[in-house]
Amino acid sequence: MLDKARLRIAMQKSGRLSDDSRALLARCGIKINLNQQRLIAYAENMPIDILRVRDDDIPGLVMDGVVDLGIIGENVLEEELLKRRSQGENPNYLTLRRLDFGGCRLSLATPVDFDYQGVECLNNTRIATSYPNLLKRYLDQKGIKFKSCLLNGSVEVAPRAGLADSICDLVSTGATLEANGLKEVEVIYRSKACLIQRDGDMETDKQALIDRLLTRIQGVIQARE
Ligand code: PRT
Ligand code: ZN
Repeated sequence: MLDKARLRIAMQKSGRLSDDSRALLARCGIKINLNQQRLIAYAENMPIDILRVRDDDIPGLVMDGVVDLGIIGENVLEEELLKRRSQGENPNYLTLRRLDFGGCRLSLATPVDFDYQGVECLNNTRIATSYPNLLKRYLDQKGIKFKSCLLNGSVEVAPRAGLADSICDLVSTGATLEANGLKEVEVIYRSKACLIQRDGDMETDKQALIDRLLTRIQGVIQARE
């Protein structure tokens, strides 16, 4: 069982955010051995426990107050927020800081030969995505009706496989789109990693530790700018 007196930080176990998250915590002076395949790692020099999980679980762990802090992509955070709101919940958390890694954009992309003249072209078509709520918010604002095809991976192959007319997926260099015969036509959300804190009362010692970490993070990021 996790010790409530210790600060609990959730980070991605393995993936695009894990190396940068680990490096940031290390630069903050947190001594931690993350080499083992354990779910929880204990800091040696500070009262901090690191929970290593799938990135998709991090917003919920913070919103449910299971962990104190989380390092997460804004895309995943915002999608979870919209999902919970659509289920009638009123999730809360604090964004402590936008971080300087994990940058990407959530974009609409169509096959290269699609005669795209504007977002109206997507009216009544089917769009494959792992971000149905961010996509719906964007297209609702534009008054566009669409059918979704929910895929949690390999979104970029959906048009070729005949599963959808277009996709809405994360892009960084654009190489994946190009390799799959797709072109980016609209950016619907720009994302970076961020540090979030659970809502609600925080023990004084823990809050003091959070403030100290935040000052260090500020320094680390400023030094890199
Ligand atoms: O296992 P787990 O669930 O934890 O990880 P995951 O596979 O769901 O996520 P992961 O590690 O791929 O990404 C974690 C986070 O990194 C994302 O939620 C974003 O906030 C951020 N990020 C930054 C990206 C990218 N850049 C990115 N390029 N996430 C995914 N991609 C993928 C994209 O989905 C597409 O398949 O990379 C491909 C496109 O890249 P380019 O360079 O070819 O355009
Ligand atoms: Zn994930």
